[in-house]
Amino acid sequence: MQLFQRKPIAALLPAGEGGMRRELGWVDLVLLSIGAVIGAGIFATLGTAAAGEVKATGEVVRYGAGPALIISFLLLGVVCGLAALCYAELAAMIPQAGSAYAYSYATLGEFVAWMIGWDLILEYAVGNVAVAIAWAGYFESLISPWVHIPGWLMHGYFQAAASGDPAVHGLIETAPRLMGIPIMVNLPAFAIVMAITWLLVIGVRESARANAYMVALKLAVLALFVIVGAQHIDTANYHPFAPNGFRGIHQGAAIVFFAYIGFDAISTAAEETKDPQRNMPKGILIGLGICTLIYVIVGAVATGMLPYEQLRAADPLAHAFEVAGLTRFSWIIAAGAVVSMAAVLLVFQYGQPRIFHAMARDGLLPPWAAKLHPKYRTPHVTTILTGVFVAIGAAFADDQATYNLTNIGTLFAFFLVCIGVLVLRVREPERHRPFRVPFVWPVALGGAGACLFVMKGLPIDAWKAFGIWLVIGLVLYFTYGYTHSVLRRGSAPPIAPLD
Ligand code: ALA
Repeated sequence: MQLFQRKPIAALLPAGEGGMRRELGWVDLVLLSIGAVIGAGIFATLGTAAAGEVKATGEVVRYGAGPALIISFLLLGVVCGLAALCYAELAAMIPQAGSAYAYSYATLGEFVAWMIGWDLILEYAVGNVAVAIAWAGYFESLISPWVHIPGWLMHGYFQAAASGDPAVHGLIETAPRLMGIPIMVNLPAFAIVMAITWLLVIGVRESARANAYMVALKLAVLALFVIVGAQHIDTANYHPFAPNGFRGIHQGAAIVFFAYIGFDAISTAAEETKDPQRNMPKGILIGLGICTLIYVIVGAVATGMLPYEQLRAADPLAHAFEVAGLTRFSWIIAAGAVVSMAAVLLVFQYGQPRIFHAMARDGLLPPWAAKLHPKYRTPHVTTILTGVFVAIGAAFADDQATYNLTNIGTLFAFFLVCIGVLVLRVREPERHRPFRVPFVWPVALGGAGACLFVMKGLPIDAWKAFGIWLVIGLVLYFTYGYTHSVLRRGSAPPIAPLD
């Protein structure tokens, strides 16, 4: 049963006296969540969620929700609300870098913790592959009045191979070749990830003030979309409202779940929150509520502006404006999207190396994974490794497959966090909980069940890829982590903590 050995919570609490300063109120938390959450999901996946996913062969991979996309958004708001409450309880009890990885070490044991840490790579690094590809799509529409990027430098090979759009799929035939192999890379996506990696290595952090500006910009751009777009709604586009019935709403939700990823990151600010018992749930739920409301309104305007099938584009919001002849506005939307998504890239690209750091400190990854740069004091080795992995992925991968894999991995982490709350309530009922989930059994079980239900809406290929990912994780654990675990060996590695 050593496999399920748990880390005592005391070992997870910050060393030293006092810990961090409690400065954040619920308004700060709301701003943080809008900053981390609104990005590629609304700017890019909205199109596929409404129109569905179709293979190059014409085969429907998933059905779209059509105008009923707004129902998908509402359902997801509830699912994420339940999971968010569970995150808040664990984050307030175990305020440590590493997020769900750290919580599960204390609740479900080392083996599950490793699997979650491994799984979180899907949320953070693989998620960023998708965001970078979405970023490139908008970047292209932004610069297209002046610069033409050839198709073979805009679409990775796997994206073109999977695309149902004949113009994109056909690039495989027309792209230049090297020894017979078509050269197809998403150059802008590759470049933005490398640029952000460099910023992170030299120690750029997103400050609260920068985040507040970013949030203001995102909201302004989306408000512009709604105000101008609403004047171009044709109500005929709302019929039929749910062209694929509940199946479409369900599968659309599984796609657009991506838009909600990121609120879990704010639960890690529990230790810096004033009166977390009140402010944490308030901040998380109001943040989620605002994002849900924005998504519903943007979804209603987008599906009202043009027939939902036409939203299947890399840049659906800018595309809707172009179709309506609002070229200048479409440019402003693209500019806002480019900046917003770069900010999301920064947050996740910042988070991934810190999770690796936490895992290396526990001995589950080699000590070099936790090295800090002598001058910049950043975890440069893992930052660069993450950057190279994400940049190469962004250069070649298929964005839809990447969204699916990210969603399934993140939903699985949410599922385990919901279960973890219950396990800890049973095992350690007396432990001090700065924040307690109200009605914990229905909330946590409902959250876990709802996550599984959304996962069910993802295509079989995503499940297969997820299974393969978990098997690789399993092999790595038994060949390395199991024998090197600090907890099992009872020794501490010579690793400096992060500031
Ligand atoms: N929710 C984030 C986005 O939509 C990941 O980009």
